[in-house]
This record gives sequence, structure tokens and C-alpha cells, in this order.
Amino acid sequence: MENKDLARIFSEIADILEIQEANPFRIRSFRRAAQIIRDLTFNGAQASREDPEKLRKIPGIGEGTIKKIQEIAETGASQEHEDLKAQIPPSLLTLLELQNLGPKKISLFWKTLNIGTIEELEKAAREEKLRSLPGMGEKSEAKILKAIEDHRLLQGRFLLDDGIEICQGLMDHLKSKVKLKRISPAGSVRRRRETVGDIDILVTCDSPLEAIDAFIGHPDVQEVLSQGETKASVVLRRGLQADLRVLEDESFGAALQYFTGSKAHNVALRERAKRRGYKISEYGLFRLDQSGEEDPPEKVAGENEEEIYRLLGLSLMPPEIRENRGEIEKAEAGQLPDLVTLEDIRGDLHMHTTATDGRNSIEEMAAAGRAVGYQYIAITDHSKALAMTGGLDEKRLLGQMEEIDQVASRMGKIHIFKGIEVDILNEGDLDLDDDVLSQLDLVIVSVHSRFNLSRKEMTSRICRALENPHVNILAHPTGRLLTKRGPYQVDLEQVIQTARENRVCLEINAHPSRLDLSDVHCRMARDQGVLISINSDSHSRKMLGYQEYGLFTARRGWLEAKDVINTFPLEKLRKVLKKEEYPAGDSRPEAGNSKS
Ligand code: DGT
Ligand code: CA
Ligand code: CA
Ligand code: ZN
Repeated sequence: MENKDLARIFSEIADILEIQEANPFRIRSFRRAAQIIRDLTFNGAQASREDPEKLRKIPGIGEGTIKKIQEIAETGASQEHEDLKAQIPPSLLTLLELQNLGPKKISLFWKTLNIGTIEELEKAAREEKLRSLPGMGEKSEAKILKAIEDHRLLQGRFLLDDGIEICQGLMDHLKSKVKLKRISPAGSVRRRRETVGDIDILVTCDSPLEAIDAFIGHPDVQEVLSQGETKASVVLRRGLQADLRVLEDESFGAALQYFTGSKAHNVALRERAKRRGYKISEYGLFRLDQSGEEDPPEKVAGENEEEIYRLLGLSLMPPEIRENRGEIEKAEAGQLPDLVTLEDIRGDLHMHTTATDGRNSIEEMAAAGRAVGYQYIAITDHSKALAMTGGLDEKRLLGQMEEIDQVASRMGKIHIFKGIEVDILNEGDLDLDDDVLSQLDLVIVSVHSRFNLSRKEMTSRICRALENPHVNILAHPTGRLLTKRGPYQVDLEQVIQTARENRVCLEINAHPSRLDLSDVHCRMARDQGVLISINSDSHSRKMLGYQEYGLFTARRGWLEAKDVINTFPLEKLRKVLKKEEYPAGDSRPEAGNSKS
């Protein structure tokens, strides 16, 4: 059992106790235990059985907690947790998934209006029954409706990093158990979509039944939904579904093409095939005879994806862009974008250190950046408005700038830009004096407060910030948290235009729960000649690896290396940061052209 799963049980106990208005001290102690368990650097369940002393040494973990961990490690569940769950309707806990709705409010709704499900909550809000409850009002009622709407959109999907990790785990397991000829992820995992609904894996091998058995025998499989001779579907412990299909060699390419999708891409491709006298399916590409009949069907391709596309007059396109957003037309014209790759990335321009809420020092971050092979990084801690992170004021920032000089002189080899992630205050003012901002190499601005402004207010707040001449990058431009919180209301077209006019770049925040800008917005920005920066927003050195996810989004947004400033050589990047150059816009005569 992983620490995450263990912690989830503790925090759910706290949630239920809080809904029941139990002793606040007990609630707090379960919450604290959940937090500590989540952050353990070793496996808590394992330690509880093999070396409980290890747990005893951790401040904040008492005997009661250790006993409970042991119980869960041994039986897979906690009796107290099970008993508590039996005392409330199970749907009450799903209400906790709504943004900004805690156990106290849920308890209030349950006890006063007998609300036990999201549907009942929505009905009560629409009938304006919530606003008269203690501590509630018209605004909080509207927020609940918005949270329900967001929840519907985000429900049942998983973050891409989890999807890739789980998919890889399943594939490694299959490879270790069965002799396979070919194996590939398909579906949204292969297209690197920002969230995934389920996992699709395709294999070819001599003994399909063995592959199926190995698949359903994976230790994380919780339930087998279906099991046939060549395919199986399971639900995994994390709640995610996974599908395996075992194929013949001669149709592997066709199946890979079909099950990679997207559906919209497949539909467009099928119509194209039809117009050219072919029929396409998951089994292959077939030539129809003159009358449009497929009898006798002549299979002309199937083993390789590339061959199928070639016969349809198309070059092979990267899975990331198969969304029927113009890629088929571009492939036909031989004008597919030359998508940015991980090798193009020369640095990372957004990261935090121990000065605020990061876990590593400037020197450790720089060493980690150098180890990745970067030519430059930027240190961009938070500003003072974000008090809970220990945000920097002017004086501490000036001190950090000196420290960066010292570290830089010791390190050599990697260039360290002096930066800040400064908060955009209510009306679009920045949280630090212009005088200090002017001394930095790089100023990132971002919104971390008051997410629920009107579209007009939020747009003018952000645009005002972008007009400050020191600003270089707008971080996580829509504030969304995938599967948790939707974007705030903002007119991105206006933001893009203002960014362009002021030579500001927009960020793809590469954190897998942000990926903000989204793929579609990236493309919109690029088409308007706005430069993009792909940033990990690392809060520890190991998070530098998140760049890869930002890169997937960039590719899905059709970006080329020339659109992304952290692919630029140091000297060119310096000019962009000084606003002496802004090459994407300057060299792109016409919006919407993928090749200039
Ligand atoms: P997901 O799982 O919701 O993240 O998204 P996908 O794209 O992985 O969708 P999934 O798992 O339902 O199906 C995998 C692929 O199979 C999908 O991308 C395209 C193909 N596919 C599924 N259903 C249809 C369909 O009704 N028509 C066509 N043409 N293709 C389909
Ligand atoms: Ca899928
Ligand atoms: Ca599927
Ligand atoms: Zn940040």
C-alpha cells in the first residue's frame, strides 16, 4: 500500500468525524497524521510491520496512529474507517470533491435540508434554499452551482502523469510475464491528452490467453469487467479502467491507428478513405472495388500505421495532434508543424527555493538544472502577498539576488537568471516596487487570489499587470487545477493581444495538475504571434522533470521550437527578456501559418 492511499484513509476519517461534528481535537490529529503519512520518505505500511521504530521517530505520529497503520497494512482497511463510513450516506463524501465545500457546510446541508447527493445540492441551490442558512448567502450559493458545474466537467478523469505511470506499470508487468512481439499504449495516453479517461494497451504475441491472464493478474487489478480471448477490461485500485487488446501482427498498425484516435480524427480519416475508394477499420485498410463494394475485400495495409496514412496520401502525424484540428489538411499539403521536442529545451524559467515554499536551495536547484543538461535556469520565488509561502519583500529579494551571484560564481557552466514570481494584486498592481523589479533579469506575474472576479474585472486586472514594462511572463494564465478547479473567468483573446503588444510571453505551466495554458490556448497564442515559455514551476529539484508534461501540451498546441523561448540560446533569450526582440511575432507575417 502506498503512502497516498494510507493517507487518504486517515483524511477520510477526519472528514467523516467533522461531518459528524466530533471532537475537533481528534479531527485535527487525524488530519495531521494524514499529512505526515503523505510526506513520509519511506513506505509507511511496510515500516509499520517491519520496523515500527522508524515511524515512532517521526514527530506527530503516536502509538494510536502506528496501530492503525499496522491494521491497514495487515487487513487492507481500518475498522474505525469502515464503521464511520457506514454511519453516513456514501454519496455525502462525494460532496467533498466540490471545490471550496468542506465537511462543516456539508454537515449543515445534511442536517438542515437532508441533502445527501450532488443532485440534491444542485436542486436546493437552484431553488435558492441554501442562501438563508447560517453563514450562507446569494454569492456562496452561486459558487456552489459553479463548483457543481466544474465537477461534472472534470469527473472521472485522471491526470496524465498518473495515466502514463500506471500504463507503464501495466506494460512492464506484461513484458515481464509474457513473451510479446509488439506493445504500445493507445488512446489518450498515447496522444498525451492533459487528462485520461481510461488506459488502452495493445499487444501482439503468440499466446493471447497468457497475455490476458497476466493482465488481469496484475496486483493493482480490483475488478475484472470483461475477459475474452483477445481482450480484457479491468478496474484498477486507483479507480481507473484499463483495456488490453491482443492483436494479429498483420493488423497491429491498423488497431494502433484506430485505438489511438482521437475519435474526431478517426471520423475525418474514415471519410477521407471513403472518398478515395478505401474502407478503414481497426483491422486494416481495404480497397473497395469500382461499385463501392468490398467484396472481395483487398487488404492493402494494416501492419504499420505509417503505411495506412501513406496510402491515404498523408504523412504520419504525431499522436499529440490527432484531434481533427486541421492536421489532416496540413499532412496532405506536407506542412505539418515541426513540433518542439524535449531535446530543444535549454532551460527552465520558473522555480522556487527554500527562501519561500520550495524544498531545495538555489545551489541545489542550479546543480539539478545542470545535471539535466540545461544552459540556464531562473530562480523565481513568490512575493510577499503570498504570506503563507513566506513570500519575499523587496529587501529579502535584493538579498537573494546577491546570493544568486555568489552561487553563480561558484557553479559556472549554468547561467542563473534572477527572477521573481510576483503576485498580481486586486486591481492589477504588482506586489513589489518597480524599482526592484527593474533590477531583475526576469519578472513572472501570476494570480493567486480572488479567483472569482467577473470576466471583465479579471481580464482588466491581468492586462494591467502585463502593461508593466518589467513583466516578461504570465504564469499559469487561467489558474485551473485539472480534475479539481476550473479556470477563472478571463477573456484570453484580450490577454493574448495585450501580451503581444507588450512583448510578454505566456507560460505553459508544466505541472501535471495545471498544464495551463491548455493545448488549444497555446495554439491561439501562437497564431497571434505570442511567445510561450514552458516552465516546471518546480518546488523541489525532482520536479524539474515535469517539463516533459509541458512539452506534451506544447506539442498538442502545435508549437515549434521557435515559438518557445526556453529553446533559445542564452544570448537570444536575454534579448527577449530585455524586450529588444520578440521573434515569433516579428517573423510571422500571417496568423495561422504553421510554417513561416
Ligand atoms: P479517454 O479514454 O476518454 O481519455 O479518451 P480515448 O481517446 O482514449 O478514448 P477511448 O478509450 O474511449 O477510445 C480509444 C480510441 O478508440 C479513441 O481515441 C478512438 C477509438 N474509438 C473509440 N470509440 C470510437 C468510435 O465510436 N468511433 C471511432 N471512429 N473511433 C472510436
Ligand atoms: Ca482511453
Ligand atoms: Ca478505452
Ligand atoms: Zn510558481
